[in-house]
Amino acid sequence: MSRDTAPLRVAMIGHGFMGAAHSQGWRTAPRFFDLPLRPEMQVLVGRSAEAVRAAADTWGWAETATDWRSVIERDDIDVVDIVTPGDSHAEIAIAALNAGKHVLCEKPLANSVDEAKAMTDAAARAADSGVMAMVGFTYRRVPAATLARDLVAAGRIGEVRQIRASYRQDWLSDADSPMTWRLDKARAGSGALGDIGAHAIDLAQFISGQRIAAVSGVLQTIVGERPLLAESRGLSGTASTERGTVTVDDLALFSARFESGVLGSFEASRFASGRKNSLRVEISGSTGAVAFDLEDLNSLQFFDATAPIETQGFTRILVTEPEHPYVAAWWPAGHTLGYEHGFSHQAKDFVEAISSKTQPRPSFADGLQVQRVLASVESSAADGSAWTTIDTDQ
Ligand code: 4PW
Repeated sequence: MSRDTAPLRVAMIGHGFMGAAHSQGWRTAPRFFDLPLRPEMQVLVGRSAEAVRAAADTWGWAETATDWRSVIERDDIDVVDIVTPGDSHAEIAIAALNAGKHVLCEKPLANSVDEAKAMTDAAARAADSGVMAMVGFTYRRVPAATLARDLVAAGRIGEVRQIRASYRQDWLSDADSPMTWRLDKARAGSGALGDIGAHAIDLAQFISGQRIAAVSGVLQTIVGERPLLAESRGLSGTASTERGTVTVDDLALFSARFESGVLGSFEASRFASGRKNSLRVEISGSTGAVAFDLEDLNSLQFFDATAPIETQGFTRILVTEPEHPYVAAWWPAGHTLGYEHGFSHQAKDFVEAISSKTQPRPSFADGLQVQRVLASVESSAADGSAWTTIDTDQ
């Protein structure tokens, strides 16, 4: 790590599962990448003084605070990192941008299109004075996913003909698994659709280089009532004896028509028994295909239809070489990476964008477009799966 670079002091709001992941990113990025600015984990913010102190001690934040408003006004804070549930993203992000802070905000960008639009407008105003905003669709920064995008962009699969994306988990398939904020529409905005379907949408659009123009979808809540949460742990926690109503979808399925006319299929489920964290994107082209699976994140499946027929078939590329995106900074060739490395890559890319005053991607405008797709799936489902066009008015 270069110690003579200027500091970039970070305040992180929230300290749940994503707080741990982002802390890991801020801590490791400057130790493995040669960054133009040196991120410092300055303040961790949470509502409970005791809980936020414990998290800060565990993850290595210098200070704690319980009032995010006073923190974003501080002159010694440069970046505000938002890892709270979606119902507070808009208020915090807009206030932070207006205060001149660079903002990294967890996905989905907001709980509604109106909120996402207001955030995008605030980000556009702030960008005029060199203030950057980015949304945390971290999986773009898994090296194999970035490589897939690079291969498609370089024409290695020819013309894109079909897109298939799914994000499937099973942590809710036990009907006694308790309610968490992710099952409460007021806090999370939607269920599997926004929580993990948003990743599938972003990643499919990122890898294919195409944007969704219209959708036709269905949503289903499979278990409508659950025990309330006694104590939170990771994505879930322990159950209390009281029960509550699930107000979000458990399963979201939709067809998509992309702006190019290409068709795609999407699936988001937290009831896919046996699938633990299976984010898959497969792009089929005229001369080949790429297939990414987060459960096998050090690999990319690549099919080259121009190879001699006798040797054709999907090839498993081990994305562990210094020539691959992000990999050179880590271990000797052939040594694998994990879930947490995406957060280091995210921190690295954000720091570089801040330093060079270059708009980072995914931008808030990209997050707004995903939000519009989510809203269109919901309105299509409410309207009997009618095809619903994505509003492109940015
Ligand atoms: O953002 C998503 C979370 O809400 C994550 O990528 C995976 O699914 C892990 O937790 C949930």
